[in-house]
Amino acid sequence: MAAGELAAGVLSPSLSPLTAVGGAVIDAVPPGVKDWAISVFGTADKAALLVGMALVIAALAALAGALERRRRFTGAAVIGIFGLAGAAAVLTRSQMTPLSLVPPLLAAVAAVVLLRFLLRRLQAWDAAIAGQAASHQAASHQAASHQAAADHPEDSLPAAPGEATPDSAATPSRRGFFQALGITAAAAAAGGVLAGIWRGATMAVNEARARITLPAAASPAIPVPPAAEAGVAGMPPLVTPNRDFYRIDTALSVPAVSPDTWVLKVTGMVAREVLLSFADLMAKPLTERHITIACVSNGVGGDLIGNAGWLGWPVRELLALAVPQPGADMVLSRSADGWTAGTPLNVLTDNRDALLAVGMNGEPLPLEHGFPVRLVVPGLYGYVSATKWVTELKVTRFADDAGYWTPRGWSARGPIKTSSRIDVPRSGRPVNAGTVVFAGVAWAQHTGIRNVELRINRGPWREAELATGISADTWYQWKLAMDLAPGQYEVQVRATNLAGEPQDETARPPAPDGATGFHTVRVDVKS
Ligand SMILES: Nc1nc2c(c(=O)[nH]1)N[C@H]1C(S)=C(S)[C@@H](COP(=O)(O)O)O[C@H]1N2
Ligand SMILES: [Mo]
Repeated sequence: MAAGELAAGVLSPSLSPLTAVGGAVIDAVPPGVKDWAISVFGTADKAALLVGMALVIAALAALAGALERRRRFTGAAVIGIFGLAGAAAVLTRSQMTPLSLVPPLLAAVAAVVLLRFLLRRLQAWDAAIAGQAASHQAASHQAASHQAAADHPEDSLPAAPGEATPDSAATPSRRGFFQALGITAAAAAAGGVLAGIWRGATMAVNEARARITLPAAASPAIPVPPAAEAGVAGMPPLVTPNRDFYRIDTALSVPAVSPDTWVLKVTGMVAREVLLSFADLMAKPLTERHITIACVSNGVGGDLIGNAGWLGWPVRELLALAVPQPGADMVLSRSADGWTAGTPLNVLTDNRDALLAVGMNGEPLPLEHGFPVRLVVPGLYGYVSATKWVTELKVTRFADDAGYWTPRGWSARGPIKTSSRIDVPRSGRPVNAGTVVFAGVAWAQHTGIRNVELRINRGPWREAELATGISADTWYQWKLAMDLAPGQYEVQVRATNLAGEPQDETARPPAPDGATGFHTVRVDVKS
């Protein structure tokens, strides 16, 4: 269980097998039982549930041990069934990713390995006792014939069979078993304590997050025009729900940063250093804007892009308080876990809505998306701008400093490239002949999209219907209905931005500064 909880601590608190099984139990018991539990245990009901679960787990572990001792793999089977139940509970309670299965499976594998390990020690002890019993029997026959002649009978008197004496053969194997047991218990306790500390910190931050009420925006979001939705089934929503928003970062475990102790320092080449608390930030006149952020690692046609309504204080206003000195051209933002991004100073001080964000789609930032405060900058890939769990802005120069990814083979500057994607129909899925509706998104943050075109089998480009954008800082939806006879088609999309620049058609991988090329889907039109 400690292995499973530790894995969940590292990956995501929502994957904790204990929490998931406990939650499934709460959901499954009839309301009457729930009421009874609350009336008996009151606010200690969750502790009571955990104690109950610990007892059930202990009983199952004992059962597995007893079964395995009689017959190999029967105990492992009990653990396997329990592990599958845990995996099922985790899957029903969190978004399914391959990682979701790691904590319950790790717990089950650790349990089987330990069961076999401890049982081997126990069997060594059993064997030693059996061997000793056999030799004692032989010894007592001999002893009987010599006993009368002995001066000190106790010295030569053997112990009764099965009764261990300090120098008997059973002692090392008994000691071996208890040592193995002790090591296992100590490792489990240490793992459990560590997982508990981890979980406690995350839970405390989650509770602090739940208590936050976001202020109304002084500059509210531009209402989403109804015509911004292309209205095609199968399209991803125009505004990405938080739980579906892509997550990219180097944090092995999600940093638990308390808003009560959070401070942002503005340092470096500034006339005066500024310290900002979370309360200070929440008291500022906040701006809410829809902004589409994208990852530089997003391949052509990929989904490492999302659009949210962000609530925050414009970074330029904070920088204006600090007064950057002449010669500075970069802001190195640093997160609570030490990650950094280097953003051009002019991008943070021009009139765009670069935000020190506290809200995402009307909620405080989810922990995974940078709670309590992150940067969101229209027009730049995340690796050079979107620092989550941000704690420092250092005003500096590109000549003196570099963000985390720059020495690792990525460009120092990362403006988002004009791109487009076909979402409907899905590549490789057959469609019926007749009118086929194509639809997707196109983006050129902070410049905007002028038009989107499609071509079939490398024929002439045909203009798609471009939906109204929310703003130049968001993606745009587009659609195009075409009459297609049965057959195989290769369909490509290209966008042109509002500066009149078409997207780059050369196929290039994401490194060092973003993929290019046309998203291409193969459509199988059936008669
Ligand atoms: N602290 C921190 N912030 C970070 C990163 C990171 O690794 N650590 N990754 C960046 C990258 S590469 C991207 S694309 C965006 C993704 O933001 P999201 O996970 O909220 O979608 O966060 C950025 N902010
Ligand atoms: Mo990224």
